[in-house]
Amino acid sequence: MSKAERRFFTTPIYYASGEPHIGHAYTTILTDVLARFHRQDEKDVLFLTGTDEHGQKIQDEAEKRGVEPIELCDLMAERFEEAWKRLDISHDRFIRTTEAEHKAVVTAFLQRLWDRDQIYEGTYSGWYCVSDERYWTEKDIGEDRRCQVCGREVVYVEEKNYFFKMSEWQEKLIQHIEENPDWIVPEVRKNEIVGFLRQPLGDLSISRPKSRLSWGIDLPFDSNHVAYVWVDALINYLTASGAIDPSNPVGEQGFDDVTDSWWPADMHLVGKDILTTHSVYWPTLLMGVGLPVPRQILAHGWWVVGDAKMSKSLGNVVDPLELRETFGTDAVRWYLMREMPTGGDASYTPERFLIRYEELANVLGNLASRATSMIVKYRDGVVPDGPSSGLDAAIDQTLQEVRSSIERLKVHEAFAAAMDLARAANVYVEERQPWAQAKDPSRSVELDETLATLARVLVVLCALFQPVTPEKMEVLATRLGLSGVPTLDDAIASQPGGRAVTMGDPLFPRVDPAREASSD
Ligand code: ME8
Repeated sequence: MSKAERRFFTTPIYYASGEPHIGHAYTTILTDVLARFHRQDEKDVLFLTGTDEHGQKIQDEAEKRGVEPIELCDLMAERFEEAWKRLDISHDRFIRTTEAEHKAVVTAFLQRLWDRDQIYEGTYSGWYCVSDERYWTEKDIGEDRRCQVCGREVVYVEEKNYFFKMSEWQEKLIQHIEENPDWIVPEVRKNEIVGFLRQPLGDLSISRPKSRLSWGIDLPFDSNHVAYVWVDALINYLTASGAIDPSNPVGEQGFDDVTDSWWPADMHLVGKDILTTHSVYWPTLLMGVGLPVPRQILAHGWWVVGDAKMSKSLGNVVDPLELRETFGTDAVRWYLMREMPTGGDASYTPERFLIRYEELANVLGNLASRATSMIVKYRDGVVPDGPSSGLDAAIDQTLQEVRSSIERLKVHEAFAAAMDLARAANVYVEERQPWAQAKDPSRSVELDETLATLARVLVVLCALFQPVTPEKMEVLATRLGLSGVPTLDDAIASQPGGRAVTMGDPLFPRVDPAREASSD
């Protein structure tokens, strides 16, 4: 398969210091939807997710729990894997940064930077946030001396550090962004980075002294230091791509020829909180070792709860697995994809969740159950051979809209268009009134056409909704007499006449709102 037909998608690797919540679920489901869409469009896909397991956060959390860091990581990696299984995430690879393969690639990467004279030894003196492992300038922290990310008090440190010559790559990075206007999406985020790059870019500290932090990967050229956790974490994408063969001597293999690997990634999906690390640190590090940069970075917005930021201390963290207990996996996926305009922010409320659920039940679910039950009732469960072209124009238009929305990374618009097709099909039912056609034997041909058209639109909807509601579309495919959810092209070409259709329970059953309210 040629490189053009491949797609490599990544999520951030989540910190193994906390439980998965709805924010993590959002990025992962968004990536899953894109991965599934492209697989259905017959592309060869690699979908990567995983856990970020080194650094101060993990060391501190393990200490707090009285366990070894690796025990905490084992537990949390399992929690994330379990959550993704329950949310029907179809990742191909779950990477953990404590894996031997990853450690070997980080070592090779750092050695390569060192060999290319991209690293120097220096002294850092200044303010430092222990929790976020970040250095801050006097100007950043203000008078109350607090970390700009977590708000905790910063401490003054003076220590030997290794620095990556990030500043050397500033011009090349700016040029790359100018020449590739869609490299960072959405545009508002790109503009933030362009603004950030108007200031001179400093060099990047890539090490932490072991005396302060031992839970990390040793620097190959100084074992008294470990790699800064962000450098370690970002390299995960390269490890999973298979570009660097860690069994070969450090610093030699893979960097000059990545054509047989999945590198460069087609898209890093991240939240806007970690855009700088992905669009400044990561590409400059790659330039430093002489590798191509990722093809695109999508920085999505932030989920808040009502009007409040989601936080452990406020006790308002939304657990996607709890929502799933009441409504099912597909409902959680649908809500997250449909409610947040891709790239923008969104607010979780139980009321909005219910409204989106009802949309699934009353539009798509209702169409599926009325169409299948009429085929069973009026034609003994066999789709008539009649022409099935009653909704062809709507189908064509929807397909164009869906493809173009996915291309423009407007996932919410893609599924709004798919839902509109289901709505149009319901209107078609109301207009054609198959129950009246069934009563009049002279209108048998008309009834055949109505039922054949509905069967055809359901096959197309099954393919269109599969990336977002895979579990229920599998059920629908079976009811439509298909051996599985068809690819988009097969769905369009499908001739449902003669196929045996069955009925079943509602795809999205009515949920008692009182039950939902009590689970808040
Ligand atoms: O930053 N709304 O991990 P992390 C939307 N380990 N998305 C949210 C969110 C919210 N309220 N909260 C979290 C890290 N996210 C690093 C990444 S990658 C090489 C290393 C999502 O566990 C969003 O994708 O803090 C965000 O970027 C990510 O979780 C942060 O996860």
